[in-house]
Amino acid sequence: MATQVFKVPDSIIKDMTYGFCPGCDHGVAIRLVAECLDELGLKENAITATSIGCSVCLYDYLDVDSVEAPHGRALAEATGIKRARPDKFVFTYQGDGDFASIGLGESTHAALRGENITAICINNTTYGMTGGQLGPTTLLGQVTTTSPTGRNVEYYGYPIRIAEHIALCEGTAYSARVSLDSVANIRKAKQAIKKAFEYQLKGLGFSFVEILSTCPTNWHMTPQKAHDRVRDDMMKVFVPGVYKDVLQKV
Ligand SMILES: Cc1ncc(C[n+]2csc(CCOP(=O)(O)OP(=O)(O)O)c2C)c(N)n1
Ligand code: SF4
Repeated sequence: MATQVFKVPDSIIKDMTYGFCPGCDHGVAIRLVAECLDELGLKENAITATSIGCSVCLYDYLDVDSVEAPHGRALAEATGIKRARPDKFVFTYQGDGDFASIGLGESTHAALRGENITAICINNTTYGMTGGQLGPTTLLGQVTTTSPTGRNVEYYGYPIRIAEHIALCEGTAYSARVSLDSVANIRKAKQAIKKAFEYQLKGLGFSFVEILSTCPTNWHMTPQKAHDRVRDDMMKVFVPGVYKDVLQKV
């Protein structure tokens, strides 16, 4: 008898048309989230808070209860949901602009408070939905619509290393950075998401995964070149790894 090795996860809505740009890693990231929800049996008990940006489209694909927050406020909203319903599994899915620019206060303080929730942040080094402006993670030298000659330190300052920043917050139980540039790294990304989810289930505190991701449209690259850029440029500055794990000495 044939064994089924690949299927659409139960936590994915089946009849939606794919709406992300070709080569965008949001689709891969959402699939990984769905697989983890399936494997941990969380679909019926999960509530997600997403906010503004291409990440908001999570609602269109994930078959779980969802609430939309204003730009940057997903973790404030998730905090309220979890405190009101500690029996629920609560997570956010946010862009880097959302998480680490307009929402940096909410994100940092949720981690400092050790809220028992999970945050996933898609780092594509730009504001994707609004047309490719400079964001908090834009690399030095990177040309965007608002840094037409490239990001320089004098005018724009340095990009933020989010996973390291969140790891410094005392309430953080787990902080990791992963990449979706290759099959091997996609597998590692799934392990990190699953671990972050498990830490919430164990009640260990704030768990966080930063996912290095493509935005081929605003980078003006083919999907393949965009993944090369993740590997050749982004991963050198935003080095994948586990930056905090309360269950392991790192
Ligand atoms: C308070 C507020 N300010 C600005 C905006 C405009 N806005 C919508 S999406 C977005 C950028 C989102 O970028 P990011 O969070 O990096 O997510 P991506 O689209 O790249 O996935 C901005 C600035 C808004 N909707 N609300
Ligand atoms: S604009 Fe960028 S982040 Fe948004 S769907 Fe397109 S490729 Fe993805």
